[in-house]
Amino acid sequence: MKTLLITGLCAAASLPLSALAQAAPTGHESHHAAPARQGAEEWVAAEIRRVDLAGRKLTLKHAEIKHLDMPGMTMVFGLKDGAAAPELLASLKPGDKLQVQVQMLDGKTVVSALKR
Ligand SMILES: [Cu+2]
Repeated sequence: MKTLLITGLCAAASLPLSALAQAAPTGHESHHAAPARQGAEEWVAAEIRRVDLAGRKLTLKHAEIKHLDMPGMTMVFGLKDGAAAPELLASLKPGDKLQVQVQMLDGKTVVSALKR
């Protein structure tokens, strides 16, 4: 008795790639183990303690960062390229209140976007 299964070979030909490309413009999240979590989109309240633009670092007192399981604290963040417009970055000073998006990037905690 023979059964021939020749149908259905072209069903998986089209994958929706546009949505993925939009979510990760720089493609840096490939090392992340939890692709289902969209934590990088979370805006977190933060207050500037120290600005080091030459060193691409910000010291922030931040609220809880849920997607990193991190309680509120004061700590140093790397500053990712393109996190904000140069004019905005140049205007930052201690005491400013911000909203930031935070990511783990190559083992470091970086601010990937910020706004007032
Ligand atoms: Cu922290």
